Amino acid sequence: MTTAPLAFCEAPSTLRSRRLSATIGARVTGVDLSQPLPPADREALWSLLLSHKVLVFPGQHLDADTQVAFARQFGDLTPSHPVMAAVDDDHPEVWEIDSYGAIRNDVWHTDVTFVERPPLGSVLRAVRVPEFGGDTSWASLEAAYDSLSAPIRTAIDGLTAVHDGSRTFAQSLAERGAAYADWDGRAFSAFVPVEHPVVRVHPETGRRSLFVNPEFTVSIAGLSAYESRGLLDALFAHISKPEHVVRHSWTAGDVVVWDNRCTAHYANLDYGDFHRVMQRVTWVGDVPVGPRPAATPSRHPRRP
Ligand SMILES: O=C(O)CCC(=O)C(=O)O
Ligand SMILES: [Fe+2]
Repeated sequence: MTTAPLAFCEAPSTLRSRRLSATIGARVTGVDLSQPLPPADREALWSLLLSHKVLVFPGQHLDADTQVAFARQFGDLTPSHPVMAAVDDDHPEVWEIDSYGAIRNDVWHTDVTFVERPPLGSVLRAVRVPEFGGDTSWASLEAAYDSLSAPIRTAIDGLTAVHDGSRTFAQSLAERGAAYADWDGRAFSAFVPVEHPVVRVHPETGRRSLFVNPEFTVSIAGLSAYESRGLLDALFAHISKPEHVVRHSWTAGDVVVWDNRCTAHYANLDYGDFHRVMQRVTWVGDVPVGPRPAATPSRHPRRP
């Protein structure tokens, strides 16, 4: 008697998604992020992320271990932050954002653009939510670029901007003392301004984004101080137009994943003294690339 080999059939995927706006965001259900993902679901999720930039997964209830395991299925993780310590020794990749701590995220920003290789994307989990408020908003920097007029798009395509994290994190770095965090394979012991293209070409989709943010972008290279300030302020105001933005009102357990190469975000500080705790991991990213070579010689050459 011969025995037929057992065939392993993958159950049909239950993954569902619903767009949240024309420009950014999708809500994803029918998937349990605490379990290893079947390859088809993993590919589907990445493709949804590239299309919608922000994916909201309601009601997941991960812990730090399963958050790390989920994220690792898509790429290598960075340490928690170049400056801010990890949540604990067992989770060097996890940064906890606790409203009772010192850091606020109520300024539009793209994560960690003050380094050569900002994170590719982030996975954020709501651990504790306030009784009201504490929403997070994300802006599509691709929609922001696309909705600029053609002459402005052409004018900024070849520009380069200087990014500096010291305004936000200098005090935290000083308080950390000599116990510097590792980032990109070396100790992060000082803020060195870096330059990135003002318009970033997405390495996977080829689409252009307006890659400046009010938190870390301090000037545009080669412009006078007045020109730089005026142009940056106009671009910053443009990024957060409501048409470019999706907003999420958190319930504990929710997970949101974003593509940090083409979005910026803002955490609403409107919950008084209530306690709000989030945990985040980020994927290792690459060096941002613009549509054409920089028009101005760099005063902040890239470090090797
Ligand atoms: O607390 C939030 O909603 C967002 C915090 C933030 O900026 C981040 O996780 O990168
Ligand atoms: Fe952030």
